[in-house]
Amino acid sequence: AFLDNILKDPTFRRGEVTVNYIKNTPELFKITEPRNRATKMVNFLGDIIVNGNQDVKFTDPSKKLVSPKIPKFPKNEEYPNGTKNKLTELGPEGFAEWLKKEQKIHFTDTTMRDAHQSLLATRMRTTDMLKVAEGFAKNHPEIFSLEVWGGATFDVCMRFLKENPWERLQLLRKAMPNVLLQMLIRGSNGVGYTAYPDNLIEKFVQESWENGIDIFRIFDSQNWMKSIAPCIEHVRKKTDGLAEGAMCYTGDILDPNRTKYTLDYYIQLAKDIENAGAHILAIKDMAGLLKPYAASELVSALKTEVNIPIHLHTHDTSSIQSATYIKAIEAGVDVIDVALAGLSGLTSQPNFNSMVEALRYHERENKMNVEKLNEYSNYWTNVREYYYPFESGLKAGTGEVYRHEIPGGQYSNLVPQAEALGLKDRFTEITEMYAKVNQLFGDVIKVTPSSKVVGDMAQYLVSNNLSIEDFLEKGASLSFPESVKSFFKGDLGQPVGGFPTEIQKIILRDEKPYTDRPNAHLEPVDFDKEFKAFKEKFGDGMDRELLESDFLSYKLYPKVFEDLYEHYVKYGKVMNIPSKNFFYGMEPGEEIIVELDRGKTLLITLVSVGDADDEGMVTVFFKVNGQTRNVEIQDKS
Ligand code: 3PY
Ligand code: ZN
Repeated sequence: AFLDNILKDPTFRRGEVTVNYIKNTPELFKITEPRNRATKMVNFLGDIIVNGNQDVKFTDPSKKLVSPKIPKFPKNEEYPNGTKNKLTELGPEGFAEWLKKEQKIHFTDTTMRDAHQSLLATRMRTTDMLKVAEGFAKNHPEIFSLEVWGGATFDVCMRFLKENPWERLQLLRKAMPNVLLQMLIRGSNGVGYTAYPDNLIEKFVQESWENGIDIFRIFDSQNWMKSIAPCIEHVRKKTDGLAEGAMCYTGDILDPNRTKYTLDYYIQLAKDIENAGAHILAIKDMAGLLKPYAASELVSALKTEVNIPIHLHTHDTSSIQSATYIKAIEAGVDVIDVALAGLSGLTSQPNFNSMVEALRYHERENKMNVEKLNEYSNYWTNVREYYYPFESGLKAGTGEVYRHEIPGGQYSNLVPQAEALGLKDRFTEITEMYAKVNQLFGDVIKVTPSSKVVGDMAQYLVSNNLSIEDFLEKGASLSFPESVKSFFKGDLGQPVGGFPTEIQKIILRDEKPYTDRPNAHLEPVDFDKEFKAFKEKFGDGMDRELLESDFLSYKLYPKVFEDLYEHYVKYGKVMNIPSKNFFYGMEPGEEIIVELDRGKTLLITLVSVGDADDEGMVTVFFKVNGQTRNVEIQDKS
């Protein structure tokens, strides 16, 4: 049987077999194990065919899914030099100096992170990214960076997609070695929703760098320097990458009645970020509230007040954020965040392709190959169709965002959350309550995880038919969502101007809040001891040795990691299953090719699906590499 494997192995067929062939491709020489893995794979597919993917809440049988066309690229040519080469050549300080002197506007493409986080509830799978990663890096070496990791992608990857986020990063890095890869990190909250021990975040930063991240966009959900500064320090100490300190933009600096988040406030914060050692300053406009003329003022002021380059991020929820970019470009911003057209607009970033066109012949034009960009956009337009159950339903830009101030990344999650609570028809009520809760909590900065606090409270009040007045009157007898209690206790740090003490008292009752860093209450991780215990606890069910990166996943999300591990033991590696089949199963007669691991592929055909027997067991008939393989699946309906 293994002879068969070897004969099919691409390396063998290309005649590239070296003395290390057996060592490098042990999977080809095992007889029983691949068979076992094939069984796991058809069990997974069988379950999706019979019971559906539990993450897909509805399907539309009339939906036509076309196979996305992958743009052509020079496969056999070397990668042209890009920004990654420049960073290696100049080092982070030199790189920032170079960037500042650039006349042309630079672009960060967020398609593989924030765009799908904000439009499709973060569900984009690695396989759909990988198909275009190498080509994109070869066709567009002039890109500043690609945001591909961090934020919510880390946990969604494990929780819903059953993938290892570290593997995603490694694969993308390998496919795009010439351009900068960027991640979003929530300061002391890492890629989680609460504070973690400092040494855990430090290790996470180091591991992220070693696996392929170059730019760390670091923010804190309360713009709290005590959470941002240590993370900047980790990047400077543990990596040769770029620390991009971000300030979250909320409110409206042009509104004379809003006195909390003023121009002066942002200038001071920007200086603090620069002084903490950031190589780049980011303005993180997570809800898309930075209006065009406010951007003029803010960017102009920052250009004179700080010396590091400025990177602007926004969400196009209102649909006018490309005007904000134009004004920011006139004011001297260095880099802007955009998403390829097919995944741009609405709660995502402004349209990359259109932005490039709009700036053609302008003195700050960055000449990009728009035809190619359009091809990539078309690819994503078609890929997006596979993810239709995760669309938020928002059809047009909305000026309401200036009232509710819901971040783009939260909006697409709030919709299914409301649905799950049976509040689908009361979504507008939730957004209105969100605005009221924000005021009640003292006009806080709303971005993960503080945005979840406001969202949880709003949903709690609406689902219990309670008003703000009810809360103030009956607060003592209510039980609040955990996230809300934890926020007022100080677990997410201290908000600008402190907590409103009366509200804090209603929520915490007798519990004492703390005012120092939440991390100060956390024991540092004993890596040697705990990593060893981790390996003993889990064993070798993942068909490979467990790594420190797995341990980090576990420390950040213990339960999610355990579930992922169990899923792997049961079904093996599912990340290479095409998205259409991962979400919707297979049709009788359909034939798919799935790579199990490097060079080992399975040709799987669904022959037929039997009826449920008395015990509710369904036999699913497959052919795997030409051989009949039947599996028994429990019908859970
Ligand atoms: C995240 O933290 O995931 C965000 O995208 C915040 O905007
Ligand atoms: Zn964002």
